[in-house]
Amino acid sequence: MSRTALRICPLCEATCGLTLTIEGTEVTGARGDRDDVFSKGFICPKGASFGAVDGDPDRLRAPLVRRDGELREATWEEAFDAVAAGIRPVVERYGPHAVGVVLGNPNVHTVAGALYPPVLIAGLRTRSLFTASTVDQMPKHVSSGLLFGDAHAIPVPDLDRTDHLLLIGANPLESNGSLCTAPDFPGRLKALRARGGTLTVVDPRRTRTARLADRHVAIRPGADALLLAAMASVLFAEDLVALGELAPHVQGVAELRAEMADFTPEAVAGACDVDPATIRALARELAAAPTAAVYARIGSCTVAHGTLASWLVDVLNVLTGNLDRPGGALFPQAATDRTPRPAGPGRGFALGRWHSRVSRHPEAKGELPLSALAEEIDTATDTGEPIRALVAVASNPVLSAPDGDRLDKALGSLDFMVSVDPYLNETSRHAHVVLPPPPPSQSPHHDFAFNALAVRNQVRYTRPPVPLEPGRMAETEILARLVLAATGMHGADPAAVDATVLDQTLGKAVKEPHSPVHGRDPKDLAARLTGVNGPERRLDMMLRLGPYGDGFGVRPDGLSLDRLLARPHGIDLGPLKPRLPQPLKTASGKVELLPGPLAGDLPRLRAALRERPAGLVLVGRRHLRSNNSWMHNVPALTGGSNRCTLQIHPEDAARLGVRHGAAVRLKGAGGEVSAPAEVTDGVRPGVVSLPHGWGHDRPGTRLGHAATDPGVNVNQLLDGSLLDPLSGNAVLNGVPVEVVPLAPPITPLT
Ligand SMILES: Nc1nc2c(c(=O)[nH]1)N[C@H]1C(S)=C(S)[C@@H](COP(=O)(O)OP(=O)(O)OC[C@H]3O[C@@H](n4cnc5c(=O)[nH]c(N)nc54)[C@H](O)[C@@H]3O)O[C@H]1N2
Ligand SMILES: Nc1nc2c(c(=O)[nH]1)N[C@H]1C(S)=C(S)[C@@H](COP(=O)(O)OP(=O)(O)OC[C@H]3O[C@@H](n4cnc5c(=O)[nH]c(N)nc54)[C@H](O)[C@@H]3O)O[C@H]1N2
Ligand code: SF4
Ligand SMILES: [Mo]
Repeated sequence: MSRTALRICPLCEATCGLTLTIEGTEVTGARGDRDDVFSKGFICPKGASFGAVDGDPDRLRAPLVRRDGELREATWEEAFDAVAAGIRPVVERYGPHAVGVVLGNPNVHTVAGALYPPVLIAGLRTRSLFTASTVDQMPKHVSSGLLFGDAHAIPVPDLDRTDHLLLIGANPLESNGSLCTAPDFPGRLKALRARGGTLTVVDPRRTRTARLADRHVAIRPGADALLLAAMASVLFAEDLVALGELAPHVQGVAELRAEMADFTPEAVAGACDVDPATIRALARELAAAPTAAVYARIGSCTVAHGTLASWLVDVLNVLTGNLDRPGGALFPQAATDRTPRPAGPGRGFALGRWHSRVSRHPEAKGELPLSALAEEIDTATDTGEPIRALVAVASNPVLSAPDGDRLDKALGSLDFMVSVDPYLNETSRHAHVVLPPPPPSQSPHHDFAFNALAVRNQVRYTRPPVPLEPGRMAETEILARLVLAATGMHGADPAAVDATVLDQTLGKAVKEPHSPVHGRDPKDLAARLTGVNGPERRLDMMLRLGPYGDGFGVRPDGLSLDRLLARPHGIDLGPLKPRLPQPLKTASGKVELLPGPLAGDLPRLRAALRERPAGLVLVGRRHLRSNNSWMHNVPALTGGSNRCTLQIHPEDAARLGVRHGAAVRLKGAGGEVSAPAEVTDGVRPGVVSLPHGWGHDRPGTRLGHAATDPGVNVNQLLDGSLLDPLSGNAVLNGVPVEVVPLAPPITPLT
């Protein structure tokens, strides 16, 4: 007998509601939930393969503990004993910073990843924190921190209402969107065109998204900040700046005007390889559109001027009056956001409160650059202790961060490493203990991170569609026990972790004058929480304290976990609304248009006006059926066009003697890799493209299918030295490489 159950898809940022078909404990089918308030039935090939991802036979079923050099199955008790015995002596002997924490992308797709890592980091008091953010969107956090005073205040393009979208360095037709949660992003772009709106795409590749656009600008990689600065200079020069209702909330316009003056279209044209007339047209179209939004993603972040580009995106939204207005770029308001405080000056955003030990990189948002993880382990200095123990949660930096070979060696040298990971892969193979979470069908879901980035305010929660199999432990409990084992409380009841968080949060809330629970008794509030376990009670607390919450009875129609459970397809909370000045936490209480650290980085951008790459530069790409480094083990999601090939323009191929399908060698600062060439005019001349997340040929992994077509690790071409200085973000795009044909062909393309 089969049954159906609802489950929000955790496989990308679109957060589609799925209806799963379940036989026994096995997911045998997945379709889009037509009644989902947000995704309305949309599903992509990855979501449709939910069952195959979930049921991958290579997923680990029991913890692994290293004994006599080998990872062997063990009990949970043995595993956590080993974690406590591995981490505590390092903390006691070398101090908290000798324990590193590395958090990978899936943490933003799990309930456990949202609720426990902050407790772990606070409990360990380590400054050695590394996450996928510094190979991704850290520039956006830093620009938001400086502009708005809050690194998490990220404006989202109002996709469904805008008249004009300028989309830069993003390919939502493959990625399904990022820092802009929108189920059926492709459909929403088509709807924009259908209602007479316009779409401009800036991308060195003619992507599927670019093919949908009214205008495609094939910019030279790494040059977005220059292009955007030139657009700002045109707005000023042609008197097109119109802040409208934003004006009272913005400071620094005149100072910005002066700084932008020399970034004329003529000055940037050579570096961008975009002609001045096109740049003027881009600026004029943006200014002329009744409403418009500038939106940029990973192609504009993972570059040398990532923070400047991220900042200029919002500068253009401000200068054209599009920030915080319907049809422009707005700040979402999620149901689990903290109780909005009254508008007014805040503490602002500080960068560089401490520095990495070896290369003295400034922290950003409490994190050090993932690019520096290897050297923080393998390099001694007299300024502090190297990292000797590492906690990795949902992270595969051997493939996703620069110079995987060096990191691979460094991880092998650690005194102790624990990985919370469902797979024995390129990174977890170095662990002394691997703690495998259950598959998604056995885990609850709520989008703590992505609801705050969604194009519509809404809230959904799904309980695990399949009960935990015997011998499994929920990832929430795994992480709670990990917190205890790592912080000297090994063996305590994991519920104590949630209880402590509830106590602290409620204790703080009752003291806040703007809180709906001001002056109440935190113990009484805690007693009112519902939910079958600690994580559910924490969700209930956040919902009830949040902007739509029932305030523990103060607003009887407000949200609570019970209310949400009664609406399994979710609750729509309406379109995005203007919110300024409330989200601003800058010292001035205004949008600070030209913050000091950004002004201080402009000389570097000016120097880039004269830079021209001598040879080829590398960019990445994503495939619809991929997900970073961990979905190549699912047969249904591999093969066809989802392959690790080097895309190269026909002119470059002809010049270098590269034939379609023949192997080529790529050389970069960090090493060499070989891949079959795919000659295509889908990349612009001077640019080659290789996807990331491949290179599944290391020994000691258990990824049977991925190993049959391993691909190569593009990040081996990087040596980790190229960073955006303000954010510490790795430069992954626009990197110089050399391409050499290899004879004879290895893997002919079919
Ligand atoms: N060259 C290049 N490199 C890139 C990028 C690029 O565009 N180009 N993109 C970068 C970006 S944007 C990102 S976000 C990073 C991603 O890089 P990572 O943060 O390393 O993430 P993944 O590669 O997705 O690996 C996720 C790990 O989590 C495990 N995992 C999967 N599901 C779960 C779960 O439910 N719980 C737990 N605990 N673990 C789970 C997987 O087995 C895998 O080991 O890569 C970056 N690297
Ligand atoms: N199918 C699939 N979906 C995913 C993922 C996945 O691996 N596969 N990963 C998820 C993650 S972690 C993230 S962060 C998001 C990322 O989501 P997106 O940002 O949409 O990522 P990409 O599809 O890599 O698109 C980036 C585009 O930037 C272009 N580009 C490269 N360099 C430059 C440049 O200098 N300037 C400009 N203007 N463009 C440039 C590339 O050609 C590419 O088309 O996707 C998420 N969704
Ligand atoms: S678009 Fe993303 S969230 Fe939606 S079904 Fe596909 S992978 Fe899942
Ligand atoms: Mo990402």
